[in-house]
Amino acid sequence: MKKKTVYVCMSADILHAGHINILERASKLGNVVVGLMTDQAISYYKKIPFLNYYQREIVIRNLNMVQEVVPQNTMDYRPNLKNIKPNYVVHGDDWKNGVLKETRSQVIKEIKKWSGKLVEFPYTKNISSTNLKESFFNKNFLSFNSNRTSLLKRMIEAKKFVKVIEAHSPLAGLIVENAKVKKRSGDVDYDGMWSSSLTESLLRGKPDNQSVELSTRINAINEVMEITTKPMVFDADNGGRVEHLPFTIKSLERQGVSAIIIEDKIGLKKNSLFKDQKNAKQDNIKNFCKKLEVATKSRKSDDFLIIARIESFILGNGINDALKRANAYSKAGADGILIHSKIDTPKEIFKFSKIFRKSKFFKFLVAVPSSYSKTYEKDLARNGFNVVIYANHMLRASYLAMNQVAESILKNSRSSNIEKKISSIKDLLKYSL
Ligand code: SPV
Ligand code: MG
Repeated sequence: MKKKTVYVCMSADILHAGHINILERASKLGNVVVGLMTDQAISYYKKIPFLNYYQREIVIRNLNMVQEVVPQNTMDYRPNLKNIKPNYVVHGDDWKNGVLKETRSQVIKEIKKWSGKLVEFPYTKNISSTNLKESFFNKNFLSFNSNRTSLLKRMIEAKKFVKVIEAHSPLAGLIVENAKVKKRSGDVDYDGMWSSSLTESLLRGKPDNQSVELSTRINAINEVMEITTKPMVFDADNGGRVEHLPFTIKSLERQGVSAIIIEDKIGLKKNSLFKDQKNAKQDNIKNFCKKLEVATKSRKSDDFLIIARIESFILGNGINDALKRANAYSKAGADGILIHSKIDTPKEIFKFSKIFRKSKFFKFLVAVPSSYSKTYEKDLARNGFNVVIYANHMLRASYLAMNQVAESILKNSRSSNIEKKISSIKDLLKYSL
């Protein structure tokens, strides 16, 4: 008699006794086909896995209880179930409530069509990959892990949209690390941090004109990265002298930084959000492409992303110039393109993305909505952007709050009037545990 087919879906990032238990029980029912969740499917409802799909697949494929491994591309089992028509679907009994409740009902309804059955085994208590991972994160496992560099690239590939926010200090980094909001679609948090040249300069009371030395910037990100786990994107201004670029890239990679963004301006740097850009100049395409080539050749790992930032709109050079540069920079090896703008609507960047999306040189797009802050993330995503960077908001928040406190104490000759508007010491002490 033909052996029955048993479908088991798992992410199997950290394989533990609970998985083995389920697979052993499933294998007693027939041939086990594991639907292994892809990175994309997992990141839809929880953190991107430590190990990528291929690393996880090799482990599962070699278990003797498993006959076959197929990718499961969504949280929804049905596309795979329709293809495989298993006699049984096996799962732990822990999905009757919570995020997977709906998925469970869909499975029951689908397999009924060919008289398939759902078999639920008791969930193995006191062990869960999610809890194991939380404890790794608490111990700053990732802050020492070379996998950290690759996180951003994997997130961009796996998720539709990646959210990055500026972190100018270790404390700001911790806030970014822990910020989480419950929404109807599930919990949301930030995917990564931005080391901004503007906020790193302002923090030191200096203009954003590359007067903060690279070694100071690197030390600053080191302190942030030591106590956080999210990927870091580095704002390198125009990358400095091309002869120095390989050393910059080496330092960043050694720190576990995930990406460098290099802008196509030359001369004494001025922040792009200034209205007056009279003396600012854009590099010529050939020179800048050379810089990108040097950058891509200097990196040790392809997981370290080189992102080219186009300043054509900032300098009034128009869309044709921006598109010409995007194609050339992409051809020269840039992994992604940041198209910058300082007008208060996303009009020009959307016009750009509409055309660039059709180019054979298309690379992922980054937006920095400082001036067009009314734009929702869903609209950026819909218009072909994959990464958003909130470039200066954490510093702006603390600057405002510190000014209010400083003035209130002077005005009232005591601190109690402002106490309600500042964090309690108890609240802050949670970080010194
Ligand atoms: C930064 O944050 O330093 C940036 C973005 O480069 S902008 O300030 O808009 O130029
Ligand atoms: Mg900058």
